[in-house]
Amino acid sequence: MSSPARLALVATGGTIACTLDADGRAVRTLAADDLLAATIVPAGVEVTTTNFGLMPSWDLTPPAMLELARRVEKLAADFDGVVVTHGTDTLEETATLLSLAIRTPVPVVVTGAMRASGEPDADGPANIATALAVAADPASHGRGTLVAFGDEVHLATRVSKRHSSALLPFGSPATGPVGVVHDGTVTFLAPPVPPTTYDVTHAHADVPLVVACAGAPVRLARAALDGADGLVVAGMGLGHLPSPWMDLLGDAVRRGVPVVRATRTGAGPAAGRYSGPGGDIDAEERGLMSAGHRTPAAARIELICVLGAGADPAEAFARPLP
Ligand code: DAS
Repeated sequence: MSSPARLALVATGGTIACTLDADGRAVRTLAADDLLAATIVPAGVEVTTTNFGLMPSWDLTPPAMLELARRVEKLAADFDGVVVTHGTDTLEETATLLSLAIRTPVPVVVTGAMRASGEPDADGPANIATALAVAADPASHGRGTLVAFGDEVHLATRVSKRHSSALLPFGSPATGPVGVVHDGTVTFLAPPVPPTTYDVTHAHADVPLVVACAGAPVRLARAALDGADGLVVAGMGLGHLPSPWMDLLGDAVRRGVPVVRATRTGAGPAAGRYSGPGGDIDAEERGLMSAGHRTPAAARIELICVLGAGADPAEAFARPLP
């Protein structure tokens, strides 16, 4: 008989940690042991629990995410896999940072829930069971951080929350899921690609994410750049930006503040085709970088990691999607 897969379960908070109070409000009460007690653990898996926090993920910061990454990295040295439970609001941001900042072949799998414990369609226990199955599977090795949710497995750097309330809110707009889980068995749909990683020493770079829209005031771009170490702008269509913003953004690049443009459409690249101010060719000529197929949130986390590693943003964003 083969020895059991030894996994660590790290709880950080989120809906998955919530129960309902007498007024029906979701309140974070469940620690890692409680989450495990409610889960049907896959056969051949042994789980050790640990608590990182009991936080709403909308209040997590990149420095806190990096602290979590360091904790997970230590666990990855001692266990066969690590599962992190997390609020879904910023799950993709934490998962992206874990993927970019941790060097380990050991599977790190992030999951969460859209319903609190006690709701009729509570999805936490099944999502944890799926994440444990993914983390225990040798085929999950060397893929960077993964997100397991429902019956899908996504690459952390590609996934995004695409629905505010649905039970299956996640998708990977550029590529779709990398795996599916059926009856506790994982099937990967693509071979592993070595994950991009950086030697991230800090995650406190000030990098706002601004969404452009028709007629967006220049003061928005000015305010975003005030004190910024970098900027990500989610532009319209192919990443187009209001033409009155362009001088400011170009000046920022000349001062050494990296500016990355992504698309606010939810899918597809920030690319080049159109002439004229604010168009993609103008943006490129002024030194703005394209996020490629990265989501705006993932581009921001990658820029924070790049700056926190002292790496070259131009080199980083010249690479295709991590
Ligand atoms: N939206 C909630 C969740 O799904 C809250 C959070 O992100 O913490 O967990």
